[in-house]
Amino acid sequence: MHADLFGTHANGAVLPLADGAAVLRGFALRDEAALLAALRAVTARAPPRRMLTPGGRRMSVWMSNCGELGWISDRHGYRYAPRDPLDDTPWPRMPASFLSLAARAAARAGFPGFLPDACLINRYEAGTRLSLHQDRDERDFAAPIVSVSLGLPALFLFGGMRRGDRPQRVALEHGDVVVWGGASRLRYHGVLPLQPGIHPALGACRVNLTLRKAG
Ligand code: MD6
Ligand code: FE
Repeated sequence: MHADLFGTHANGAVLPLADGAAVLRGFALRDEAALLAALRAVTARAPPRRMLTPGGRRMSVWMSNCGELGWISDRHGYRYAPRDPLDDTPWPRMPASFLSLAARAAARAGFPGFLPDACLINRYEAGTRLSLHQDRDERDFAAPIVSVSLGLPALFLFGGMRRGDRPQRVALEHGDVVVWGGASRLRYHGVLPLQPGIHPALGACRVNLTLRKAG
């Protein structure tokens, strides 16, 4: 257990959201320094950028990737690609600290043996939102997704299997980890517009790492 200096949640708690989905409060806090250092190294090489949707609009979230595969969006659609389209080089390697955290979090939530090959890095600034969507560009839905929240808090929308299902609102804080898979793997979800603020570790933004087995 860790002192909860900046947040209001009970670190170490496991909050079930649905069958196959849970929030692990503060699970990433003990690895905070390693995660932040690795995040800085990755984004120095592959800077977050606002990708185009297939419809030609610019997403409000700033995105980058590390690992063998990276999630991208452009006029041709959504997909995973082994190279960064900005400079046509491979995405930065998945940091060992990301791999280790993801495996431990997945196991804690009932999914042992998780080995992600893709990590999408989402950076939110004040006002940035992510509309309700399903994560369905991965080849195999058997593996769970591990999602790590860093920086400013956000309200996460956790819906059902249909877009119109009324979502739960879950407050996610620095160090919280959401794991979802199994019967929840294709639930709709999103993030409400980020409220302005300053976080001691990351300043005026929220960063979310979503680790997946994509290929
Ligand atoms: C975010 N997360 O929290 C966006 N997707 O910034 C996601 O889109 C997400 O947190 C699948 C599983 C967990 C997630
Ligand atoms: Fe998602």
